[in-house]
Amino acid sequence: MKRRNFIKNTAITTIGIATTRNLLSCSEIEEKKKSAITDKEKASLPLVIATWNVPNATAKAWEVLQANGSALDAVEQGCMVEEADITNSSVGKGGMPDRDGRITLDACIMNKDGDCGSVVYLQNITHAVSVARKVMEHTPHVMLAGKGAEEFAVANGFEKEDLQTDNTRKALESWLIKSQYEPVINIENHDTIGMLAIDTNGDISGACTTSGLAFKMAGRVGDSPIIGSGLFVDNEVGACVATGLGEEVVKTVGSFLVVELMRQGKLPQEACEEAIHRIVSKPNSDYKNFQVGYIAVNKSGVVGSYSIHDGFSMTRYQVNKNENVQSDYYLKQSS
Ligand code: SD4
Repeated sequence: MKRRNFIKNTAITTIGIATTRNLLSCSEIEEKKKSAITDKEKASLPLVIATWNVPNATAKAWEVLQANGSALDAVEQGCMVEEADITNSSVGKGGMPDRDGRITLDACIMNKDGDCGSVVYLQNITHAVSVARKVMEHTPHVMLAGKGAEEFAVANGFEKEDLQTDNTRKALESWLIKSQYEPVINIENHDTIGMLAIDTNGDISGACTTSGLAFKMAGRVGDSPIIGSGLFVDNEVGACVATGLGEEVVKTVGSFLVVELMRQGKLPQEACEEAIHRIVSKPNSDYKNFQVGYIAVNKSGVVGSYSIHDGFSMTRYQVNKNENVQSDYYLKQSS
């Protein structure tokens, strides 16, 4: 080999080795970080968590996970339980209408491969989460809205139904008498369901389904069907789902933020707290008058949840225990 070529080749090889060394040391650090988390808070898999107190929904998801079903099937079937429950007035059939009396549903779903589907302003179909899954699996698109979403659902075998109940009719009548213009947030009692699961393979999926804010303006869509805001799943890192005043979640791209913070090394609890801080520390934030809550899980199965106000909780089914866990909240620290 000529001397000049020898020097050139040696230099390239050396750069190669140096780069590989750097890469190796980076991945070593990553490995150490991961095992530090697992050693500190070893979590048992599978597991499912959901926003609010929804033991029937987590029980359904758990049944799927226990039978070695996928996290994707688990979150879909778990959410469907609440969608069909007419006593849950924030989701599916029996969900609260907009101020013109229409029940319009928003939902999304995201799988371990980063694929996602969503529906917005869907009417007359109970299982919005399943329509979202069909969008993900059977169309080249991510989101379908309104009439198009409804027609797509019917074409895929979903039954059209009247989603109103006596309860929703009465609730609208009494709201119209008061007729406040602003969406009213009852910080004690939202039941939008956001669900995250890790299956026995260690794969993560998530889903979110809601009728949105009660008595919202016609056409209003919140955070729940917006990937990155209401829900985000990154199978390498973890997942997050949001509830509360969707406008505030959208403005901070909340769920993506939580997952990115976990990617940078934060535990789920720390990441949820940081995302809530982003909302409350905005100039002119009116946070005393609205609620936002996040739940998150990392790849090791460590979970976290945080909200602005008291009263938010998460249901967790893990190690054969289905329990409702009250979340820590921002106003406690600041009062
Ligand atoms: C929305 N985030 O439409 C939803 C509402 C919600 O429990 O979470 N309700 O803004």
